Amino acid sequence: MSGDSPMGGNFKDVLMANAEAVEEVLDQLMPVDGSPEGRVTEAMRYAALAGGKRIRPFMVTASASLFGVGKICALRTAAAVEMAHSYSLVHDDLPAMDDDDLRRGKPTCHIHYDEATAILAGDALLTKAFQVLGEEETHSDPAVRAELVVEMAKAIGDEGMVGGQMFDLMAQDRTLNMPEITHLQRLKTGKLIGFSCEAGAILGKAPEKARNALIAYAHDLGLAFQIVDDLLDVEGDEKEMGKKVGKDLSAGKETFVSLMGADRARAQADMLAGQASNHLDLFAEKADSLKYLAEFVIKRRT
Ligand code: GRG
Repeated sequence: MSGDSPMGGNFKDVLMANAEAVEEVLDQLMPVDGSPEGRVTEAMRYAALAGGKRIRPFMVTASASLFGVGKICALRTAAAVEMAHSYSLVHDDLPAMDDDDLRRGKPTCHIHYDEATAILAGDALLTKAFQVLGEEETHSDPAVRAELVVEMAKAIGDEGMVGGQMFDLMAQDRTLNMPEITHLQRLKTGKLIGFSCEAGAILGKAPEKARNALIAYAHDLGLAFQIVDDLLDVEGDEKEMGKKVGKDLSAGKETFVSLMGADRARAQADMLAGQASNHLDLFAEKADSLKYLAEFVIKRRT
C-alpha cells in the first residue's frame, strides 16, 4: 500500500513503528541468561521476534487508542497476542502438523533448533502470553485482567484456534463445502483476530455498542484476511512471503479460492473489508487507522 495514512505518513510506516514498539516489549519480556534452560527462551525469541507483519498487535493498540488506554497496557496486551500467535505458527510448522521448514523468511523453529525445543518454545510462548495478561502492569483492575485472560483463552483454545486446527486435521480426507470452510476459518484465524480487536474495548471498559462495533469489524476483516491468505497461497511469491506457497493446492485442500475462483474471492475480500470499515463509522476519524488496516489486509502481498 502506498497511500498516505491519516496519521501523517505511509500506513506501512505506521504499522512498522507499532511493530517496533511491540518488539521492544517482547524483548523485555523474554530476557536470555545463558542458562541451560535459557535455550527455550532463545527459541521463543527466535519465533516471536522473527518479523511478521504484526497485524494482530496493531489491532490491539489501535482499538485501545479509541478509548484512551495507556500505552504500556496496550503494548503488553499486544505482545501477549503476538506471543500466542507465534506459538500457533511454531506448532503449526511441526512435522506432526503442516511440516514446514520456512516461516517469516527463516528456517522454522524446529529446523533451527529441534522438534522438542520447538514444542517447548510454543508451550512457553502460550503460557507467557497468559502470564503477561494476568500481571498488574497490564491493567490495574483485576476484573479487566481476568476478562482479557478468559476472552483470549476462548479465542485460541478448543472453542477457537485449536478447535479450528482440529477441524482442519479431521477434514483432510474429505471435501469441505463453503459453510464448513467459513466455520473452520472463523475458528482457526478469525477468533484471535476478534480478540485482538476486542482487547482495546476490554482494556478501555468500553460501552457495549463500541465493543460490538469492533467485534463486527473483526468478524468481517478476519474473513477477508483468510480469503487473501488463500489467494496468496495461489498467487503469492515464496521469497516475498517468506513461507511456502501452493500448499493448499498440492494438499488437495478446498479453500475460498478453489470454491469461488480467484476473481470472486478477490471481490468478496474487498466487499468484506469495506463492510468491516463501515462498522467503525461511530468512532469517526478516530478509527481511521483501523480502516487503513482493512485496506492493507486486502492489498498485502505477504
Ligand atoms: C497449531 C495450535 C495450532 C494452531 C494453528 C493459526 C494456525 C492454527 C496456524 C497458522 C497456519 C496458517 C498459515 C494459518 C492461516 C492464516 C494465518 C494465521 C497466517 C499467518 O498469519 P500472518 O499472515 O503471519 O499474520 P505473520 O507472519 O505476518 O505474523
